[in-house]
Amino acid sequence: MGYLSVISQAVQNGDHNKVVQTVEESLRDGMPAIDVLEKGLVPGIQALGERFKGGEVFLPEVLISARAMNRGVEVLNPHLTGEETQKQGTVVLGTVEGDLHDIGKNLVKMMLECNRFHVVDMGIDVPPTSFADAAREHKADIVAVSSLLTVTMVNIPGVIDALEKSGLRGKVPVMVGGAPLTREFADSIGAEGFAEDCASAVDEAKRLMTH
Ligand code: B1M
Repeated sequence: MGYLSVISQAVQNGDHNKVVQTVEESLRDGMPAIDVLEKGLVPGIQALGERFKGGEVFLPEVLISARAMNRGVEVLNPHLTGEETQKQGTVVLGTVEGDLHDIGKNLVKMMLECNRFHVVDMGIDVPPTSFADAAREHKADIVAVSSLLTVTMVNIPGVIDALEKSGLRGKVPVMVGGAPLTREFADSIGAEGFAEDCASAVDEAKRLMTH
């Protein structure tokens, strides 16, 4: 088995030692970090998601795999980070209130950082006012909100309201993303930006910087 399938399988097995070891080996062998991410780690957690949907595995396994994935991402992180120091802009990023998913958000963070954005990571389950307070404190250029649940995506308009109340609406654009979200949803709540995955999140953030 090649490195990528070993990594994908190790993520599915929740074997964080194997994930870390194989990610390190693949990098030592000259495999591009972005390939390790997109062709090894991400397919691993996605395959597990399918098995979760099919009732083959349960939440504890998913949680263990998520941790293994995050350990792999930690190893990759320094290899993906660009060398240039001049920042494109500041992004306040977090997972919306009520939602505890952070793998996708962490990938968005990593990709933005690789592309010279300064990211203020607010973590998970972030209340609307915390987004607005952080945007003011850090002079954010973009507020970025992730949501993985249909029951929490409805909390995103609260973030837009909080920006309105703190006088930042119209000054700091809002970008949204996460599996259940669409460009139509983003438009319907008045969010200026939407991205389907972590690579297009970079393009979208760059686009928002020029507005
Ligand atoms: Co949960 N979960 N989960 N889960 N989980 C999903 C999302 C689900 C689709 C599984 C399913 O039923 N098929 C389902 C949601 C259904 C829905 O609402 N439509 C679900 C559910 C129901 C739940 C619970 C309610 C389960 C329960 O308790 N009964 C519960 C909710 C807890 C809560 O949040 N309050 C729950 C819990 C968990 C764990 C804690 C066990 C764990 C999260 C661990 C963690 O994140 N640290 C977990 C996981 C791992 C998943 C799955 C399996 C994988 C999610 C993931 O990390 N994907 C997921 C099933 C699936 O997606 N197939 C599932 C990989 C990641 C790289 O993709 O996050 O989509 P994603 O991010 C992408 C893009 O969406 C985009 O870029 C990323 C990279 O390309 N993106 C952005 C994301 N954020 C962005 C922001 C942007 C731009 C792009 O700009 C701001």
